[in-house]
Amino acid sequence: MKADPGDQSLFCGTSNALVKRFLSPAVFNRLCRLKTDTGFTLARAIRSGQKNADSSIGIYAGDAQCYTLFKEIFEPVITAYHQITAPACHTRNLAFVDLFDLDPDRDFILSARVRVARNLDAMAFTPHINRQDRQMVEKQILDALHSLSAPLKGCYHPMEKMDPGQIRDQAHTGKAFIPGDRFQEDAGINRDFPLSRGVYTSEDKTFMVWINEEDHLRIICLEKTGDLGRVFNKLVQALDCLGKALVFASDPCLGYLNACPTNIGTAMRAGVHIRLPKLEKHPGELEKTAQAHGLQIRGTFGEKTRVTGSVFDISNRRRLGVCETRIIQDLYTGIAALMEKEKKL
Ligand code: CIR
Repeated sequence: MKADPGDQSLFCGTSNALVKRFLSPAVFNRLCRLKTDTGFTLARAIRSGQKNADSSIGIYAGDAQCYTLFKEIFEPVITAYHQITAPACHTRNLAFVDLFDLDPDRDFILSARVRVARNLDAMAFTPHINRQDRQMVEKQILDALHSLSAPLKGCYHPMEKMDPGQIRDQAHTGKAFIPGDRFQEDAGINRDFPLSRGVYTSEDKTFMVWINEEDHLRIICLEKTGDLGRVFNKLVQALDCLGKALVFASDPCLGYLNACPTNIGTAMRAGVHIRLPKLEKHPGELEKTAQAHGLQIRGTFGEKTRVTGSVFDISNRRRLGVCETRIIQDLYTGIAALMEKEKKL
């Protein structure tokens, strides 16, 4: 797709955000007076990108309708970020997989984590939602979570009564999350924090649901294991149960719709924390192998963090135009390849 020259006056001169690249004056003028049914505008959608010159994307959706009403800007951003050539066509396959434990002795893999983002259909997304609706979202999700049985059965930790110190402490034990970063702050996602926010955890703490963080739901399975299949299968089981009680925002082409256009499609990130001290000294080799398997390497504590103790966070790069079982299988073969390289070095 050929990009229009971005409108320099809307964004900081140093910004490389994708939204700047595609938001020409003509596109801006066509979209700037439109409002979604919940009242969200283009100006609100790009505010985070305008305020943060180091944004890589720079646009958020205030509701599901943004993806159609502001398609002229969302589509090229999505096409460029997700590196798809044809218009997106979402394929969903949330079925159980049968995979071996990649590292039974836990020589390399510290933990495996699979998460998806979801939003409730017909509710404004977190950049735009009001207090009352946010509370309603929390209630609907809790009603659905309370119908879960073992091993997903657990309890809810509401954050409203926690002070900032308690939130920090509880975030370390997985029972809370800290407010979003400055990108999310400027998108409006942190409004009224910590009202109607909270974390549901299963009894063994391997299944968690974050309520009203960047999206209405972040559904997470996390274990100290190299058994990626087990972790993924638990997520499939959870989604199957929750999908009976909740309707998630989705689009036939774009898949699940969420606040950030990087998180659509499967909206799934599956990854491991893996210690690779030898490959760390061969960054070219590490990067090449990861890329060959469609994997992304991030710092120990996720996006925009450093690598500590040779521990890498390695996860799928693609989330749109690829189904969930393919993602987990590609992660499996990619991590196996990285472990082989590490052993040989
Ligand atoms: C940005 O534009 O940089 C922020 N809004 C964060 C984007 C989310 N993550 C990403 O690029 N993978």
